[in-house]
Amino acid sequence: MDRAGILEFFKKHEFEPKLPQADAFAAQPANQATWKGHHYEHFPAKGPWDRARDFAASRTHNGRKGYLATVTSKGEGEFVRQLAGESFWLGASDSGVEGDWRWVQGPERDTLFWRGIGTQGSAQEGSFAGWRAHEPNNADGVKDEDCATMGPSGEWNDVPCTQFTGLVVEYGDEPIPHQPEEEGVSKQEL
Ligand SMILES: [Ca+2]
Ligand SMILES: [Ca+2]
Repeated sequence: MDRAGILEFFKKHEFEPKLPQADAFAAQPANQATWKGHHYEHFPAKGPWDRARDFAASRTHNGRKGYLATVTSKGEGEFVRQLAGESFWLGASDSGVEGDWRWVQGPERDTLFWRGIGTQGSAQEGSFAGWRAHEPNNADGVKDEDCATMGPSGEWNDVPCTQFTGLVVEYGDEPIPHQPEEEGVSKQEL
């Protein structure tokens, strides 16, 4: 099956629960481009946020490790909006503490960029956030929305992490580690 065929397959079956999700992103990126020294790839194949996160971390480009896109300026947001042309996962979550939005991977890992719900919330010092008005709203408490998307208009929304969405992988100042940490060793040290 060629790339178009694979994408068509996943598009047709995107809500099929038995979809082999780990493979869904394995297709080649539909679009890729470089902006201010960072490289970006858009994958339209859709899956839940944690799968997208793990897929991004498994990617490399020119000796750099991938991560779910971290949009830290208006310019970067406009660039990735145009690259994707549809909704995609951002590398942001508030699953640790409700309302505390952090970047989860890449050079901005663990950075708290936003605190609070909707109009009560605010960007943290020096940080950029592109939420749609009244977002993030955690679905007004109706359900948990702990993962962030950017929509086709460029505005962000918090949605359930189980939602099926495409992704943009970013490669910035994140070199590939020379010796990946061995899980067994670090566990013993604890
Ligand atoms: Ca970024
Ligand atoms: Ca929301």
